[in-house]
Amino acid sequence: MDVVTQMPQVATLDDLIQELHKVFDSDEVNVEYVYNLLASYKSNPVEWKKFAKFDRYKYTRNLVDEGNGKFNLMLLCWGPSHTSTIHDHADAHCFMKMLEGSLQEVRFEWPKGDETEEGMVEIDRNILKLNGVCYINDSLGLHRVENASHSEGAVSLHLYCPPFSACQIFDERTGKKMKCPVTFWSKFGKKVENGPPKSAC
Ligand code: 2CO
Ligand code: FE2
Repeated sequence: MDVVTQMPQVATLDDLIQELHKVFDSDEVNVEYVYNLLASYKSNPVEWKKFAKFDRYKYTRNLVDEGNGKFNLMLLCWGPSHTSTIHDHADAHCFMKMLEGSLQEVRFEWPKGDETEEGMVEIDRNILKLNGVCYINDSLGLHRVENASHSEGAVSLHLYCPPFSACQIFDERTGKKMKCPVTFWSKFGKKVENGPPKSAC
């Protein structure tokens, strides 16, 4: 692929979604292209505010687009100090782009056995700043995502391909894992009422 096609440009969230539909029409995922596509979008809150719904206690997952069944695109809204557990990504590609605020990503090795005495091994730490993009899949390890700010919220855009509805979560002290459903707080701008229990991830 030449340099021009590796450097896509999109002006709006709608353009981004349209382009993602085209890209994921094929069964091959070009990770670099999708990464650059997400990087080229400059966050404009007017375009995504309707999806950004916060909860006081936990980060929320808000579905934006179902990508013709090929991917899920969602906004995650992180209140001050909200953090995920350590989790995997169910064999999916995970792209994450900052739309507002800043988040810290802490990466871990997969635990060696079912449980370890030493606890889980940290391999990397990244600060994600406005408009920054990061990528992970299970072969690169596990992660925990944290809003380190005690006063500011954060909003991130996540793309998972293929979509998944459960992942594994891990205890940092022992490496012990558990299967965990991942659920939506809202879909297409509307709060999910009487849905399944809130995601514990
Ligand atoms: N994977 C977590 C989730 O979908 C968020 S951390 O970024 O991948 O809830
Ligand atoms: Fe994640």
